[in-house]
Parts: sequence; structure tokens; C-alpha cells
Amino acid sequence: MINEKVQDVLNSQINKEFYSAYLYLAMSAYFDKLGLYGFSNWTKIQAREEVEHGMILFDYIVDRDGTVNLTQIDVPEKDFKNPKQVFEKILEHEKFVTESINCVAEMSEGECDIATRQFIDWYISEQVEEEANARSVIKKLNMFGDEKAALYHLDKELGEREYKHHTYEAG
Ligand code: OFO
Repeated sequence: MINEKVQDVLNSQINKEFYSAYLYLAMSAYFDKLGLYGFSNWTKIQAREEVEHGMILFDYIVDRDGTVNLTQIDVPEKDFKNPKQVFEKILEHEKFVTESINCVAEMSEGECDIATRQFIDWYISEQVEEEANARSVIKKLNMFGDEKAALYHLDKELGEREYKHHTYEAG
């Protein structure tokens, strides 16, 4: 059985992860329209990872004999100014998700739910990686400015990202 307050924050985290997937998909569609298929690939793969993050939380609640409570997912923003603005928004969003994950950690610790406290460690590390990834693209975009050739190369680089499957297994 899982503590009810912890279950609530985990359920709300599921919603945030699926919203993240929606947001990345909206960004991917924006890049497709610009013909930046590498940027589109990168954000589409990130969307798949976000679905996975949501599903890992889902499976964890089930394993703890809790109740999954799915709620409405907000409509993501879809009008963006340029690639750099998209990555600034990604960084801003991931910082928000990091804070939310920190709250799950704090809540599980406060409620002496050590299993959840341990479980959430993977998400804490994942957030460090996601913020760093967004920062690294922003730095490159800052360096290149509006240079078309550089954007072309970065698009190629982001097109090389491959999907990595993560799962959660109890025990
Ligand atoms: Fe699930 O890490 Fe991004 O939002």
C-alpha cells in the first residue's frame, strides 16, 4: 500500500510527464514545418522518452498497490519564434519538472516512504541530464547566431539522436 499524499504527487507527476510529451511533439511539428528534420527528430525522441517517464510512474503506482489517477492533459504551446526560443522554452520547462520531481522526493522523505524516495532518484539524475542537454543546444545556437550553414550542421547532429528505451522493474 502506498501513502496517499505520495500517491497524489506521483499521479500529478504522470500528468506532467505526458504534458511534456505533448509539448515536445508540438515542438517537433514546428521543426518539421521549417524543414529542420534533425531538430524534429530530437524533440520527437524526447517526446517518446517523456511517455516512458509517465509509464514508469504508472507501473510503480500499480506495483505499490496504489491507484493510478489519470487527469486531463493541457494543450501545449505551438507557435514558436525560432529554434533558439524553442530550446530556451525546453530548458525553462525542464527546470519546472526538476522542481516537481524534487517535491516528490521531499514528500516521500517526509512521509517516510523510503521505497518511493529511492525510486525517484532515477528521475533526479534524468533531470540533470535533460537540463544539460537543453543548455548545450542553446550554447551552440548562441555561438552560431543566424548562420545558416551552422544551423544545417546542428540539424544533422540532432538528427543522429537515437531512442533509448528505459523501463522500471520492481525488485
Ligand atoms: Fe520527464 O523529463 Fe523532461 O520533462
